[in-house]
Amino acid sequence: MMNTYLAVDFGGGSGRVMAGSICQGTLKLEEVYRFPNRQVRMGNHVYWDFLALFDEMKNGLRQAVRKGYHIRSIGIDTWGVDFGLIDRNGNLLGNPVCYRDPRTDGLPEEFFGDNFVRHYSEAGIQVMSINTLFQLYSMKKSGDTQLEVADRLLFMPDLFSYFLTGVANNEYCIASTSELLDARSRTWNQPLIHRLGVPAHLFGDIVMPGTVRGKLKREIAEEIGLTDEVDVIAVGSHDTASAVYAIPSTQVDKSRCAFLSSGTWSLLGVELDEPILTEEACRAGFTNEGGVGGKIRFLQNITGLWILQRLMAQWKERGERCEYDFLLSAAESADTPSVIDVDDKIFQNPVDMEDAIAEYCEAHGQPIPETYGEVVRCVLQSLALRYKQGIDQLNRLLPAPIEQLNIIGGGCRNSLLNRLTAEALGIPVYAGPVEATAIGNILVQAIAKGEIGSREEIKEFI
Ligand code: LFR
Repeated sequence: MMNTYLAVDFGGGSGRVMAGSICQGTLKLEEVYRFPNRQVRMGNHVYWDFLALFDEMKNGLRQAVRKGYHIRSIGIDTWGVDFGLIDRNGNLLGNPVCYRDPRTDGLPEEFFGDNFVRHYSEAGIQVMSINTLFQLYSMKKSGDTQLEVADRLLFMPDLFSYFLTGVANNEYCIASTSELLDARSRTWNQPLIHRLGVPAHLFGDIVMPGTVRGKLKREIAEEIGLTDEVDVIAVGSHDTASAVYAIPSTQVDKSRCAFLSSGTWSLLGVELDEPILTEEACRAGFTNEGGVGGKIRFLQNITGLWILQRLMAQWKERGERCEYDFLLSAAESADTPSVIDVDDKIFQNPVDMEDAIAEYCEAHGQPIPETYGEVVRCVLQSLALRYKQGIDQLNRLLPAPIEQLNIIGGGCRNSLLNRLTAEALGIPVYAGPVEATAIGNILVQAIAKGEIGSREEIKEFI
């Protein structure tokens, strides 16, 4: 049986366990197990159900063992910014709170006043209220007792890995989403942490992708029916970092190729060797997140297919039509002039997404989209125009203009959105791989295990 690497990929809407093996220059991928992930509103907050997610991850691992894979290692990636706190005995102190929880509304302005630009010149992160920095600030302000007893802060992939191995550390890519790193030195921004007033000991060793975090605990191995020793490897554990690592090489000079990692979020940018920390980059809303190999993902966080996902979920709940193909073909033939600002706060977590769109259009003097087709068309054309704006901004900041866009991730299956994007941008748009995140996750493991040499070698066969 071939060496197999397991990628556990947690997204905002679902998680899955993917098995990958490399055979004569080809990467074989199989989805072993998929499970839902949902936000749970309880008391004053919106949480992730960490216990259920951990259990589902084990179900997926068990399934992979049952299938007879020869498992060499496991790598975990998740969405960014969220975290759990553990105490000195390694107990989880509370369910991780979801970044869509309104507890951080208005906090960036309160914390920084007008002083964003100076902060950006160190952190290089797009100031967004969802970021870990502001989640911690809100805990501090509300006198959250967890902070008093916490020993370590673990981002979601760190937390899953911790409970698999017993080793607590922070992976670089995911840590970079916190807004608490210094973008140049790629280490914790101690003065900022001090100013925030949370204990410095919460922030642990930063490990780079490719580092072995630890061995799978014996009791978990037994639980899932595994007899061999298996490593848990730190991958580009922010999902977008893994996805960007899997972008195929192209004929066009790399510095002129932009990527769009398309899913719940749309992450639009380029990969750089060093961060861009200028005022212009700050004002244009760019972020310098950590990438695999110490690279920088210079990108904008754009509200992506979230709006459409919410609409579909709502229509489903109401027993209305919600099949993807039906909606896309309705949107294909629909015509509406209305355009929304997808990043407007109103779309962050409204109780009813259709109402939010109507409210936005009304407030901006635009016709309210009525039919399914018009609503979906409005969302997709708004996204395409937003991408155009992002590429224009990139062109102003980079030495040479972008000549090509590569859309990766599940969203690149949306052919109407791909077409609208190509039309808006006027440059070639390539779609794929759909499974970029799992591929990037597995490639880092295969390199760490010495099965392949480098990404360049790998990109030949993606
Ligand atoms: C995408 C993603 C984005 C991040 C958002 C929230 O899944 O990781 O990169 O901005 O989720 O963490």
